[in-house]
Amino acid sequence: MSDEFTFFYWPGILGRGEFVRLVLEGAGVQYRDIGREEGMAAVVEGAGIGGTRTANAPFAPPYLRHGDTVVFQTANICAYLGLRLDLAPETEKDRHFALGVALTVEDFVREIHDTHHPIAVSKYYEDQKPEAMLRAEDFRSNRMPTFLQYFETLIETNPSQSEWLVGEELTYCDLSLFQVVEGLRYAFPNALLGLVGDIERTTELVERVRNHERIAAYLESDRRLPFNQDGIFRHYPELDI
Ligand SMILES: N[C@@H](CCC(=O)N[C@@H](CS)C(=O)NCC(=O)O)C(=O)O
Repeated sequence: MSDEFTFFYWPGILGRGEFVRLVLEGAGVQYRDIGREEGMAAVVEGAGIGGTRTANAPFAPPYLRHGDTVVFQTANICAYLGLRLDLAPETEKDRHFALGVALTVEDFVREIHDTHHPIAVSKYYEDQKPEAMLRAEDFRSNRMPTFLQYFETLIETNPSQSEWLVGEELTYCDLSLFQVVEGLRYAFPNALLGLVGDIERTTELVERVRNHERIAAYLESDRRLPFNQDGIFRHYPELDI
């Protein structure tokens, strides 16, 4: 059985795969990135997507193979890796709390995605633009501040006063918050600017992650793709008035 981490995600976008990639990169571990190495067909094939699903098939990318273990759902993968790569909290209580936080980040990611695809994933943005305008307006005024304020409060009230989200050290949750804030900077720069005064701790946390030795090296590398208009975080100026 191989202990190598084999990671599967669509090539060409950051998407949900980036939350997993940041944990692998933050830990400085070797991993295979099948989508980038072999292309989209290998990701489809690995999951049995569109064909007959095999036993223990993931529903959708991202997913991870580690020996004969298959792990899917972004937050679940991050928690699995965090535990093995020293990027999870120490205590069981904090580990469960951390998974709750990571799942909340994924809820946020879903709502960010739904601003440009509020009606159907299978339809173009241009075919659901009026609904997207309405959805984005509510997202900017209500949902985005609500989620961001929640993460800010977690940092502020962390009993260990570590200035991280959970526990005393950097965890996979902090890496996920970094990615979501970077995504919002790309997709909703105006809306985010309006909130910066309320999320000072989050902004500082994001900068600490950016300056983490391995993350900084990764961000400089050609493994880190730029955000683009095919991923979850898309910049449509009309949605960010
Ligand atoms: N909740 C899942 C969502 C997975 C998901 O929606 N993956 C996208 C790519 S980011 C996909 O390819 N979905 C295909 C589908 O939903 O059929 C997770 O966090 O991993």
